[in-house]
Amino acid sequence: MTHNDIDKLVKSWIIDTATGPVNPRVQAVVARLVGDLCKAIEDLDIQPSEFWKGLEFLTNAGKANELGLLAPGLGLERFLDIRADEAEAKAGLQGGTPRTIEGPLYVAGAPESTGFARLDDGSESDQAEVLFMQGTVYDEAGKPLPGAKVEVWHANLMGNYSFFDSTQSHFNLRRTIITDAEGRYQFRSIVPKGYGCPPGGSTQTLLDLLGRHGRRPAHIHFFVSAAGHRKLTTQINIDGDEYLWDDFAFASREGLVPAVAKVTDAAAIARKDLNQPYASIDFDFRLYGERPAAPEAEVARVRAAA
Ligand code: MBD
Ligand code: FE
Repeated sequence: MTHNDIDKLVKSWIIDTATGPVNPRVQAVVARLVGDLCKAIEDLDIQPSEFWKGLEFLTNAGKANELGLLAPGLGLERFLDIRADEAEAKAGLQGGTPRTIEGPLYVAGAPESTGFARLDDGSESDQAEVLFMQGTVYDEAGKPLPGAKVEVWHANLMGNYSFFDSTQSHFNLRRTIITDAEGRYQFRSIVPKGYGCPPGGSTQTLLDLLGRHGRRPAHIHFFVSAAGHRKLTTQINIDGDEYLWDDFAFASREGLVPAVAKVTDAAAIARKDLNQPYASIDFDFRLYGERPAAPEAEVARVRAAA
């Protein structure tokens, strides 16, 4: 069947059958996607058993709550970022901290404090390297933003996230820090390890068939927001990770790999009440002001809340 014939058929199924009020956006998207799928079935000669296998795969991925993991693994979440970057460039925005994907593991409702927070519950202190990370949230003009909200979340030494990993304490490695009068934030935590897709899960099963790994380099997630400014969704990577530029979710970006300083000076260690060297990362965020010309930066999406 030709693509033209398919378009006519899909129109007869999706468009011409409407007898009630139509949501034109939904209609246009559904007709397009069904048409594109039919064309793929035709062109690739997808067999009925293969078609049902695909639906079964999506059903299982959905039941296991892995569709939010599949999207970054297939590059789709990165694609949304590329388009958001293009839209911002078109609206004349440049020089802000680069965005990168949110991923599926944010949880709303983390404890909030001003200026400083400790993220880790101490349960991995035996094996972990202590991390201090600090910086300033600036506006586009380079003016510090007091009262900005820095939401931060990351994995533990197993590469797992609290809430999704029920063995961790509530909100372990998740906090909301409000910047101080100088626009500064600081937190104490542990240097995280990279994430790996659940072995045997839907996403990893598909990645295996594609000959791909499901690893992410060690990283720390952020939402940074301030009144009158565009919300920033981003991550920083821990430099030196073997997967730094081989992320299964394609989220590593120039500008998001700050230097990790090893602090070994005895006096500095004592000032932090520690008895071992620690890692320190300086990282500033620069937010864009609100722009009517650019698409909304806040992404509506169902998120976990605890
Ligand atoms: C993660 O920790 C993550 O950030 C993404 C994007 C996907 C899977 C796990
Ligand atoms: Fe993550």
